[in-house]
Amino acid sequence: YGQAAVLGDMPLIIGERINPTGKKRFKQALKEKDIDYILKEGIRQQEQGAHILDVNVGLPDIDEPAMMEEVITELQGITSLPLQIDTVDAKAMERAMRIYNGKPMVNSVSGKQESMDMVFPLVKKYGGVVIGLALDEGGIPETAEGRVEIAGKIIKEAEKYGIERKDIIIDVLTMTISSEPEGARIVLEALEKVRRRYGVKTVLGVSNISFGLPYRPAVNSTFYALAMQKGLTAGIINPGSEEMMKVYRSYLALMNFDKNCEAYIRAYADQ
Ligand code: THG
Repeated sequence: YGQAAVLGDMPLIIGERINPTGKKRFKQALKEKDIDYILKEGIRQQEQGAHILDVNVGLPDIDEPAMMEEVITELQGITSLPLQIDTVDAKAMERAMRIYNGKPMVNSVSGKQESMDMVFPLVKKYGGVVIGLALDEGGIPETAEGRVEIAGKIIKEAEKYGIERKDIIIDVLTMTISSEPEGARIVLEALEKVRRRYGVKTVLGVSNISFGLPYRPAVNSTFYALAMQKGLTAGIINPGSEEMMKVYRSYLALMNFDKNCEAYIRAYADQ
């Protein structure tokens, strides 16, 4: 997909698997400093079709700045995929950005003043790209409009530091539908509005939509299709999920991002 990916309008895949949340085996690997296990997870996602890897190594009782630095360094030694530094720890964020080879992508800043005061100077100093979460001191707004306004506040504050819009990716926050019945509708409406009003890139943690439900890939992949149609720039997904990749490949073919359906045919010719 090289050409469309460079032009920037084809939705991209951010691999979610380097993340200990809810994964016993991954937590164990972090505690034992089993870097090989983490690197394999990175390679596997690259082979499965990820364009970017999210890297989250946050666990209580581990030295997160040291672990983040080591994992980023080692990953950059074996893959040329861009890495997304996923942490709320200021020290881990700065160390990862300092040693990152290339333009670091930071996940994330929020609309809380304290967060913006911490993250924006780092993004300026290291010349990075930053994900802005649509939440602030008042929490996550229940309305789409509320989230869009926080996105605007983040963009405006970034401008004070000379951080350009092209280097900001807005996340209007996927909430699980099992606890937020209007969650999917609201996030899709907010996504569309952010694209229209500010013209910035967007990202969503797609798999969040289905926490607590059976057969999660069914809901995840349907939501993924809807989000791409609303202008999602990049989805944080599990590229090892056949359901997700089916939807992704079909979407690219349908929207003519995949010329002559070549990639689609390569993947499914013998189905
Ligand atoms: N926004 C931003 N960053 C984020 C999130 C977000 N980072 C963390 C998280 N949310 C996104 N990452 C995950 C990782 C795993 C899962 C959900 C979100 C998850 N995975 C299932 C599992 O491992 O069992 C598998 C899902 C599947 O197979 O489809 O639940 O919102 N900026």
